Amino acid sequence: MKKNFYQRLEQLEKNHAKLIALKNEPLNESNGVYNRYRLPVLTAEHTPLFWRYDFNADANPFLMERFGINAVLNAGAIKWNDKYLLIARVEGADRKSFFAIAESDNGIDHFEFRDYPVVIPETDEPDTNVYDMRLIQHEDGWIYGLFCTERRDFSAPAGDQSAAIAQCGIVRTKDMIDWERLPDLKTKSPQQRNVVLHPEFVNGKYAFYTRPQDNFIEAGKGGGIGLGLSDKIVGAMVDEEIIIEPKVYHTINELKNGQGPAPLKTQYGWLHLAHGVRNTAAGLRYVLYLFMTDLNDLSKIIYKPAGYFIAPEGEERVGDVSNVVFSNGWIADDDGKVFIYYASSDTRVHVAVSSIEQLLDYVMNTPEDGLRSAASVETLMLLIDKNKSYLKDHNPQPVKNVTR
Ligand code: M1P
Repeated sequence: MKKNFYQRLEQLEKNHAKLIALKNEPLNESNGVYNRYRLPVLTAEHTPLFWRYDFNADANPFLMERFGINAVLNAGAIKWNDKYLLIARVEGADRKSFFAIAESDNGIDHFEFRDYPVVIPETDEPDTNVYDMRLIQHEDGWIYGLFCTERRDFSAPAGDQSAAIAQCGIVRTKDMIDWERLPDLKTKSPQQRNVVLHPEFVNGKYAFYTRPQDNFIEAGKGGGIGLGLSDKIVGAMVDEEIIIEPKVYHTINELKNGQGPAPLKTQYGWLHLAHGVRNTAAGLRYVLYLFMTDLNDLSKIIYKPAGYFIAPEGEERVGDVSNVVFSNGWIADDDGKVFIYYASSDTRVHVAVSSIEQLLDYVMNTPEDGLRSAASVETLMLLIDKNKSYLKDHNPQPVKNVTR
């Protein structure tokens, strides 16, 4: 029995080491905006074996998993001491999520989890579940982690064991090791998810992107990406939330949306990555999209390309919650490269690599959504006409005539 135990353990260790050592490569096909990479950067199998197995052959003679990991998803991201750090949502087989940091030297492969998960202190009201942390390097000198804290809704009837209340939990750190828990954000909305701190002060105040919602699942009449200010961060309170990016009928975000990671500052405006959700006969479909806000007025959207930026493709479409891509982490390097970390179908984390130059080009030059089929056709006609006349002047090949 013991021989078998050690043989299996050796095999498990070999497989795990092989997985971490895999080299990731960009896919050949790019849409010009970003490059997807072939392999997910984090999966449940990337978690250390000593999280999952009891290595003591006497205590665990069958070499069973004693702590199952179901998925690794929605990861916050930061460049820290020259390493690419992901603070992933790790979901146990027991459905509870927790945070764990994985590090890589290049941002695209060899991500390795630290030995221990992140210990998040609780408030007087313990969290039932925590997830989706956004990391924000704020100009006040702290690194903040804003996450969703979920607790049972005690006002729900006993027969309803899925009713929950979601709010924004806040922690901060200076070393990415020890975390101080601050009181949860208070707003006037019944529930909050996808709350993100803006990295700079706005008129001396802390600015929060919010996603007010009426109940646990539905954004309801609140909905949209909100913006609100708080005088302080310890005991943060947003009195007024204005919706800067509402949900809109017959678009990729007609049902709900939410800010992704903190926006990136560029010379033309703040670049935002967000997710949009729509309903289909097959259930909800989550995609990612970009928009840009004014440098001096965060409530003003100055560019918003039509449609999605990243939608689930291939194996990304299948998982625990299929047809979902979700992002709460990206890293902009000093050389302009941008690493976009996104999870697919609430199961695994991928990377797509772009650059500030490409993202600006995409955001500033992709036509907006005209909100009607006829407007889409008009946009398409304009592009076709422009291409025809360009080709006529620049291409020696005759351009085929097109009749309308
Ligand atoms: O299952 C898809 C996503 O659903 C939620 O996002 P939202 O609040 O916008 O609906 C979150 O639970 C998120 O973690 C999850 O990936």
